[in-house]
Amino acid sequence: MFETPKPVLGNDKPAVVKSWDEWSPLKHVIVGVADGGMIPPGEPALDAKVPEDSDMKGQWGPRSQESADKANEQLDNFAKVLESRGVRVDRPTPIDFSAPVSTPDWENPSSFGCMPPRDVILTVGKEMLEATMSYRCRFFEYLCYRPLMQKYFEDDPHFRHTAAPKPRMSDASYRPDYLSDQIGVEKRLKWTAEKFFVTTEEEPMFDAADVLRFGKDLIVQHGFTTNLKGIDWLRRHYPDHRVTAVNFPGDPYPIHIDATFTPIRPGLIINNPERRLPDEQREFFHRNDWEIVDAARPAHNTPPPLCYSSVWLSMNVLMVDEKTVCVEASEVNQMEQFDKMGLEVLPIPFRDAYAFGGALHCATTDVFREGDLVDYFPKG
Ligand code: DAV
Repeated sequence: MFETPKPVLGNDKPAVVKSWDEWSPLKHVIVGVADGGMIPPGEPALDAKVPEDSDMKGQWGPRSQESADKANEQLDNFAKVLESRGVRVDRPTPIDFSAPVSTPDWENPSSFGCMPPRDVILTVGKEMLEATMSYRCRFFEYLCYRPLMQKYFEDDPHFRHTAAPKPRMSDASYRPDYLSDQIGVEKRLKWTAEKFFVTTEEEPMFDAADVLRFGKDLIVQHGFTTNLKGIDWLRRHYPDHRVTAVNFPGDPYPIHIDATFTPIRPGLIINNPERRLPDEQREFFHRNDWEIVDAARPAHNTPPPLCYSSVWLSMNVLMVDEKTVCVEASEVNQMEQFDKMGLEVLPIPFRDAYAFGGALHCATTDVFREGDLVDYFPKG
């Protein structure tokens, strides 16, 4: 005789997990930690992303304790600012990122870190989905979030914890054309404009940070870290959403949409002026009365040392609500642009954390935002 398990908690408990978009009032968030962060060893997908002239080329191993301490200081301060705004903050539990990892298909000398939860966990409504990921060094990163997931599962009877199928990530998943570090930016720009990316279509692959949530619409960047099969997988997984693929010619290293295309509030997006959304893809936004404006120029000409992201982390901002935005404290141009848009700007010192996985959007992932599922693109 089998009995249906009874929910331990009543259905009247307040929801812990819910977030449908990038701008509704934020109440609960995960902020990453820098502990144990690694400069990851070479592997096909990662090599394609690290810029050819990067100071990270050819080296790997643990980042210095001093750099991790500085990054953690800024991450902790960011968490405090959010808490002062009434946002509850949770932190992941690092695993030993320096240990070699393997599956039946490959071995990698280390993992990466858990500073950027946005890359790994995609919150859509009452569900948190663990992305497939696309780098071998990030295969096991979801484990850092499992203690939180288990807690949300216990506390919220409606929370859905899901994991996308883990890819094999064998050599068949990566184009050998990208193995050289002598490709040159010109050829990269040509290839990426032709949508010839390092990931093949062997199997679905996506990073969560390639997805932006606009209520009923999910906008997903097709690039190095997300392939078309990954986007198709998302489309089938979210049958009540419209999933639209976008791409941004002009980016020689296209990973993650959140230093390229940033929604601010319903009707307004800032777009990286070096990676403009092509006209035919803009049509969908314009037809639905969304304005896409060029983002301000970054305040820096180079990223900080040992950082694999571009200077456009300037636009990797976190909306606390549609009138309040967290911006990196030295990004004066971006702050000024937001100020002119009538937003309250919270300056957050964060450049010491960049090398561990990105800026303020990367370093967070939503647990709860107010508001419900809205169709912001009624004209289809
Ligand atoms: O412009 O290097 C960084 C995005 C990190 N999540 C860039 C993209």
